[in-house]
Amino acid sequence: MVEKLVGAARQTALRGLHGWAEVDDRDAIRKSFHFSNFSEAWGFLSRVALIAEKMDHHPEIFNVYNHVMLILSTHDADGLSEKDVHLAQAVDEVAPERDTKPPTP
Ligand code: H2B
Repeated sequence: MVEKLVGAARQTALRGLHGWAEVDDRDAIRKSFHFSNFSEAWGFLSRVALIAEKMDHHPEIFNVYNHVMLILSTHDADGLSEKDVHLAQAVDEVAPERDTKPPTP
């Protein structure tokens, strides 16, 4: 059984992620990714799918043309777990640089 992420461990884990925000009405995180066109968006999703299968942990995927939104939550924990944090980190490694780095001041 996977444990929900709570307390200080949760705060630390979330602070380590860039661009992932807590979802308002459920225990999950989400992030939007932007691409030049549909082909690039789908290429990204293909990489995400391979990562998800390897990790046996799967995002909720929403796509409209060049925009992708992923929502991460752990069904087995009924909320956010370390598995979501690990998947978020792995996704960011294959995401466009503009979506993975904080804007430079
Ligand atoms: N993905 C997510 N997001 N949460 C889960 O609890 C989960 C999953 N469980 N992918 C996995 C698959 C489980 O159902 C299989 C049987 O390992």
